[in-house]
Amino acid sequence: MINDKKVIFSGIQPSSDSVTLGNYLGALKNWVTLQDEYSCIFSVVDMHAITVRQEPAQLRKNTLSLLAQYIACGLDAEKNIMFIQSHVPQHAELSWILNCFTQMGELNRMTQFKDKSQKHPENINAGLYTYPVLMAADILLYQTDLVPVGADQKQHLELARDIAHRFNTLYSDTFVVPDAYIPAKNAGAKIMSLQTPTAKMSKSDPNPNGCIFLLDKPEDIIRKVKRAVTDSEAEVCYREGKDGINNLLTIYSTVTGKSVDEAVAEFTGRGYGDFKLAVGEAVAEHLRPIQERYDDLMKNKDYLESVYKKGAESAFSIARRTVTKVKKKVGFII
Ligand code: ATP
Ligand code: LTN
Repeated sequence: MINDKKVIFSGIQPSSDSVTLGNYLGALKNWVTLQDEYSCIFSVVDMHAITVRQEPAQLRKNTLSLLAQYIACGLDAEKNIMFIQSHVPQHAELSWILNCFTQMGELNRMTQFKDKSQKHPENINAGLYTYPVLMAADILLYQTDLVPVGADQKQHLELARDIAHRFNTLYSDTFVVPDAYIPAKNAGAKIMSLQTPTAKMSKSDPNPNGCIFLLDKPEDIIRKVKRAVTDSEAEVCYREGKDGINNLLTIYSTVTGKSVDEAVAEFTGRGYGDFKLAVGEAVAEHLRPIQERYDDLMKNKDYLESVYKKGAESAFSIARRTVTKVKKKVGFII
């Protein structure tokens, strides 16, 4: 607890120049609703991003851009700690120690590792393998109570809990055991690709039509939704097997604030063409003010720099306390 408030930690990788609608609906949009009630720490996790090869100049740009996207989505730099992961060395430090408390068998089970190894067979590096341990370090450094993430991160969260519990049992209470905070199934927990609605929408999807980016132009958003893969029926309803339509209904309901049932009622007797246009327009309309704020922020690099510098200082002082405690417990001379 910081100031009697529970602690929230979350992060997104700067692995592309814009976050996706999945990142926004599964994570960012929910973070915004938590910032008054909790002590929130949001990181741009650049150390995670290099588990996949990145072009250095582009990574630098993406990192600053992602911080601007956090703020544009409504995160307040006065209320939250916002920082760049590599600016706080304790992430790497704790990660090493926790590596020694994590079993290979546990890491072998991680589905994200299996997926990413398949996608990048030429670069299955050790960082990709121990990615969940660095993520556990991120979370445990700040004595985090709750971790708001999309449903795809549930397995990593469970591992972080297991590592925390193991360490606490071997030594004595050291880490808060964090809970996942995942949106309900139809509330954006897992937004699917528009082109392959059985796979999650992902920043690194090679097919740009599968993915709506937060910074996409309105006409591109509308075009991508028009081309979204659906089914050969003509009924707008939420039903098992209708992956494409289910996904569009989830998107529509989360950006308009209507329930899925209300959305279904609105489109009864209307064709997929009408429905897709309404979804595309609703998304474009929802993102418009965010994009305007983003453009303004990117004109003010000094401000962005002041945010991440202040953020790193605050994060550092919390992280240092935890690492000192951990080092003492494992027997290092301090
Ligand atoms: P990459 O493609 O580089 O692996 P990603 O798009 O999967 O990236 P991350 O940076 O790994 O995004 O994830 C950031 C946050 O967004 C996490 O909380 C994650 O759960 C959430 N998220 C990512 N994709 C989706 C999705 N399709 N639906 C809901 N939430 C998502
Ligand atoms: N692995 C996460 C990103 C991430 C994260 C974290 C999320 C890295 N460290 C700590 C929550 C808490 C992902 O979404 N792929």
